[in-house]
Amino acid sequence: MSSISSASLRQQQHPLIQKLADAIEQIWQDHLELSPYFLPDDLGYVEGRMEGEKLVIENKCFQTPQFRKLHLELAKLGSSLDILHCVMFPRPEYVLPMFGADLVGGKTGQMSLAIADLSALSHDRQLPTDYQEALSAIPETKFVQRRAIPEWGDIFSDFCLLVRPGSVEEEDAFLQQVQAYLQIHCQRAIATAPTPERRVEILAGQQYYCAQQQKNDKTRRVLEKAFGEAWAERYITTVLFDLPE
Ligand code: BLA
Repeated sequence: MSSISSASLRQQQHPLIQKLADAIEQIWQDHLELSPYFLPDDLGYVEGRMEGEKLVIENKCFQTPQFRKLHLELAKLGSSLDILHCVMFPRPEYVLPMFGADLVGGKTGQMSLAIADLSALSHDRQLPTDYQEALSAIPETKFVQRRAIPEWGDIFSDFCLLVRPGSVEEEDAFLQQVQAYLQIHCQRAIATAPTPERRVEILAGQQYYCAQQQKNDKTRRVLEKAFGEAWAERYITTVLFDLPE
């Protein structure tokens, strides 16, 4: 095992990934009551090889009274791919949307994909009115390249930000907007009362969200090439998009 620490992997990544990773952790610390969340021993820090390059994955997880699992993952494939993946899984007693973000940067130094969303779990995908009002008040940025939502992406809300940032200005605008999403989400989450009577319905919503995300072949392909099919399946279903016991 190499001795790359969390801080040094981050420092080797695209500046937008570094900034968003720092911002996510800061907002979590400022707003939420964090305690540790333990991943299976062998899945916290992982190294594999893909097409002659090293794939390094580092995970940070927490839990809070409102969230079963806060997951921030940084991954780097040699000099070809820089990845940030983040999902906030609410406890099934809380009617809260799922926050998810994925940033993928390529060899050229340009980010090829930046997505962030607060995804409602209800059938109509409509966020609660207070979320809609708060999100609508965020100043909007016109991105030159919006990307198309993939077929499995019916889970994403009207507020989904899915872009290919083309300049430092657009990267900054994306960062600002995601920070605002996170702040709104943490503030609402701590003000939300649990509704254990809705647990079954909430779990079904989370189950559907995870099932759709698991259909993303682009993520699966990277993991399969570096670690094999069985490992990729285990990682996707136990670390990236798992459900409570
Ligand atoms: C796309 N995800 C991608 C791509 C890669 C990964 C290589 C293609 C980039 C591109 O088309 O420009 C890879 N992402 C990974 C890997 C991990 C990862 C290997 O997180 C982890 C080890 N994906 C998420 C979450 C969301 C998400 C939480 O993990 C959204 C909330 C979305 N990723 C997402 C979407 C695409 C993508 C929508 C584009 C898919 C497409 O266009 O087909």
